[in-house]
Amino acid sequence: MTEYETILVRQEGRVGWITINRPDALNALNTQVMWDILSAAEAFDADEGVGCIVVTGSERAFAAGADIKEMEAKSGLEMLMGDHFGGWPRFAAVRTPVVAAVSGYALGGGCELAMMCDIILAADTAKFGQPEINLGVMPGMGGSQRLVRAIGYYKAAELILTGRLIDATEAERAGLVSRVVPADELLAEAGRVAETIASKSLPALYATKAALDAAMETPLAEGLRFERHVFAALFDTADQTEGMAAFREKREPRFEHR
Ligand code: CO8
Repeated sequence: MTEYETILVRQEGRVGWITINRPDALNALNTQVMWDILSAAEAFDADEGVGCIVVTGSERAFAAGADIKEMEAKSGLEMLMGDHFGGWPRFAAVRTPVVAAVSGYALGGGCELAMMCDIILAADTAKFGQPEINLGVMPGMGGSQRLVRAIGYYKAAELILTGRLIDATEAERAGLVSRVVPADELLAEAGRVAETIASKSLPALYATKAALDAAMETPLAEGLRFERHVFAALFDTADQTEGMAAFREKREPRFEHR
């Protein structure tokens, strides 16, 4: 498996793990982290042996934001031209479902990275927020858009305009986090969720993730049309034949991911 400068990568069964590893900077997301995460995620995405990816950090920080020290001296033009953002839309577009396992700080770009994933599991120590306003800037990796869609305009606006951090319980209540677990159980629980997902039919997972993405991005009628077509397309997969036969025969399905 490829070695990376800023992340640790491993595969367990059909689950690919990406652990952000910049302990001295609370996992701040510099350009190298972005390209490392993208490269690892795209390698897992190209591997039929992987059905789910988990992105996690350390106990203290999932990621405390984009790297302020890397950005501090840049001009607006340099921020745009330097490709500080280019990897993130590609990461958000991987076909494979991604679980974010968040312990400690998920701030600014860290919260935005979690929101690029499909499921956010939080340790009871997790803290989420978009504190960019305190630095004289604003969210730049999707926060002003994805947080609004995730938790609604008014709650998102309050968090983004004040920079207030919320704990895991408030994040769960707001709908940002699907579940809160004790910190020492976070990775095991993320592993269980990812294994469950990875055991399903790969074509069905890809189609489902594409339809979920459409729900965030398209008007309802267009999303429903898209759903109808990808749903129908799954009837040409071996896994649909197997899944429905297994139901009729009252046994577990044996998916071949085709
Ligand atoms: N960038 C760079 N270094 C950081 C960051 C960061 N975001 N966060 C923490 N660090 C570093 C600290 O500078 C410190 O390093 P050193 O020991 O060399 O001084 C080390 O990590 C430990 O941090 P602290 O000593 O500050 O730890 P505390 O426990 O006292 O505080 C906090 C923890 C509250 C998380 C605090 O570190 C903090 O407020 N961090 C910044 C949080 C923040 O503002 N995040 C938003 C950043 S801006 C952003 O994310 C924009 C996203 C869009 C950009 C898209 C293009 C790239």
